[in-house]
Amino acid sequence: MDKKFKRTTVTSALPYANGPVHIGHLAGVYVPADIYVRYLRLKKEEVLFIGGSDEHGVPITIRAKKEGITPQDVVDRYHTLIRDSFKEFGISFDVYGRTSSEIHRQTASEFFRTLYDKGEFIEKTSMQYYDEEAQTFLADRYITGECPHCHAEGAYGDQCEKCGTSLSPTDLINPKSAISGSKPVMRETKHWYLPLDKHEGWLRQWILEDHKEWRNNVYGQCKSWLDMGLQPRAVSRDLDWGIPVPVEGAEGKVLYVWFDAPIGYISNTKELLPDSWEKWWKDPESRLVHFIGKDNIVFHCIVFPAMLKAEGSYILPDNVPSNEFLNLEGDKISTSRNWAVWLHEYLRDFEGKQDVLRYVLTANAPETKDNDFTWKDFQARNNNELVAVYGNFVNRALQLTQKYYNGVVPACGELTEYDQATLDEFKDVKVKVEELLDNFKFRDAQKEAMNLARIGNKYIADCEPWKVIKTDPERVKTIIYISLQLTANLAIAFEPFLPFSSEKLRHILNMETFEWAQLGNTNLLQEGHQLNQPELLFEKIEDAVIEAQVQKLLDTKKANEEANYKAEPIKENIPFEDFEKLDIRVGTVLECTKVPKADKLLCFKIADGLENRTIVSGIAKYYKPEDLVGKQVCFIANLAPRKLKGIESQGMILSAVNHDGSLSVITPEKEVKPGSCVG
Ligand code: B3M
Ligand code: ZN
Repeated sequence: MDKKFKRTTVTSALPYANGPVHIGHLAGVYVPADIYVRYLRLKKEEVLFIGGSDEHGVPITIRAKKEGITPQDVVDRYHTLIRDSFKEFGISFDVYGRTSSEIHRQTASEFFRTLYDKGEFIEKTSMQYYDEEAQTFLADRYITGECPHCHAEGAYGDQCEKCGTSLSPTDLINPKSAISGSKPVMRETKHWYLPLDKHEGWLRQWILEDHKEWRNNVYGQCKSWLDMGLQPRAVSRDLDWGIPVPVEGAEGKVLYVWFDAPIGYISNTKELLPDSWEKWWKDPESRLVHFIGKDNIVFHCIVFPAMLKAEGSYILPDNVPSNEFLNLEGDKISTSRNWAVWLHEYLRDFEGKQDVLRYVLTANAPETKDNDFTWKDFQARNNNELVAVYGNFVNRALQLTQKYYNGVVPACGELTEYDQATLDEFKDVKVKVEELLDNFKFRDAQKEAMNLARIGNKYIADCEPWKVIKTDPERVKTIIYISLQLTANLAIAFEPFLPFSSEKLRHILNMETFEWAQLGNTNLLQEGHQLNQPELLFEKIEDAVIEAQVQKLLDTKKANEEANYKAEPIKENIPFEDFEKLDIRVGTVLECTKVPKADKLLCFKIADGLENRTIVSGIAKYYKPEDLVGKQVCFIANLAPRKLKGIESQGMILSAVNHDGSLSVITPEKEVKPGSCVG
């Protein structure tokens, strides 16, 4: 850590207590933050890791209304679920608070009041949508209507979920209140604004000049916000869920969720350390680091710092390592579409495999670009890396120690050149991993740790102690001695990444504690030290387990398609005479065969009551030719013939197109004579 700092205050975004947490949350924010904190703790640095739930905001009130419960019921339910999921995954918060707590209400109120008294806000009245039936102003999310861009129905006042465009409520065509369904009217309302424009000067200097080391995505987003010019931002809302605006004449108004949520970091620190919280937030020797997802950048790099600066007694963040997004099997993770791997479900389906997910999410961390999680990759990384490399090496070293020396560390004899070279590779690792972790490159840091395991695995495979034991038992002692030292090093190097496995290994190795300073020391376990019984660190994940997860996602996709199904709009009206021009008939299928070199086409011979005819139809994906023989079908008999793959098709067989694009041939309900007219 930079010499000028004594301690580090680490925060991770407060998830909305509006639904369970999924792998995207873990990969984007909580695993990297936890790796970082565990690393600092191993280094014996002073560090505080703050988490908590964000329990305000409109989506929570909408959910409550939908379920007929109170917003407090909603957040009580999800706060507990989220907190427990994090705990199970070893996310080692020092405190996990919540923004509906009394201490937070007090802290956020005071913060607002200080800024208010200092004249840091401006008051403005503006026109906003009001629901006369429900007698309430409407938050952006409470207004729906037609998107002015893609014309989808049901776009929200802040965004169209169909095309992704950001909107203002007044952009919507035919706006409707989501509360009463009535047409909202414009009404005047007063709010408090943080004049970000006034802060632009120092923000430019502080970010663009003094923090060029921030990640490119973070720096770039800040730069583009600053270059566009900052505008005053409203910090209050007309809503009945949240922290009341603590000034007179503000009845019915609460603090905007993005004003109170980051103050939650401070409240949660207070909750944990009522007497000493200030040093973590106000001492210039404390270093503040925010772990967040990319959609939170502007709030953590511009809005919250402006609030802290305006208050006057706080430090500003030193770094804001923000990740991009994690996708799932090629699609954006979405709570509303249930397109996610939920942590509480993973914990149920993969009991005891928290480290596997931690490992895969870090190996694939969306640090510089969006990344994709696939179950196949999850399986491959478990089987080919955790089991086959790390687990295999450690297991061999431990089992052989049991077998040959009853679990006692043997004496180290003279080192060969190969032994020495192997140990040397371990010596550099501390510096390498440290440098990567200090720069928030968790993915590369874990890769480096895995490389160590590769070296160990290769060492033991090359040395073949199970063979050498027959010819040179003394030599085997040295091989095992070295392998055990490497094992102990791996346990330490992996602790920030795979805490459960390292803890298991620490117990097996019978070591009291781990310290980062021990890393690179290749005499960690002394001759004569007794180990505990070995256990497997990882186990293979079978195909069937993965297939079940993939199937679950396919089922979700299908359910979504069905839920979203809407019939095609009806075409323009036509005069009756136009209809009469069509000659639709029933025919019986005499023959049906696949058309060579055309995977979509079937060729029919149809009895039509006259001379019989040939029709080529693109339904091969949905029918086996033999199943159609003898069936009656409807076809357009007077469609001008055309050639398909060299065959003249004399008409068109009619099919219904299902919502998923599959085809179902139209057949008369009772058998009729071939050639019967349809009309
Ligand atoms: N709850 C947004 C989010 O979960 C918000 C973060 C608050 S951090 C102070 O993405
Ligand atoms: Zn749209």
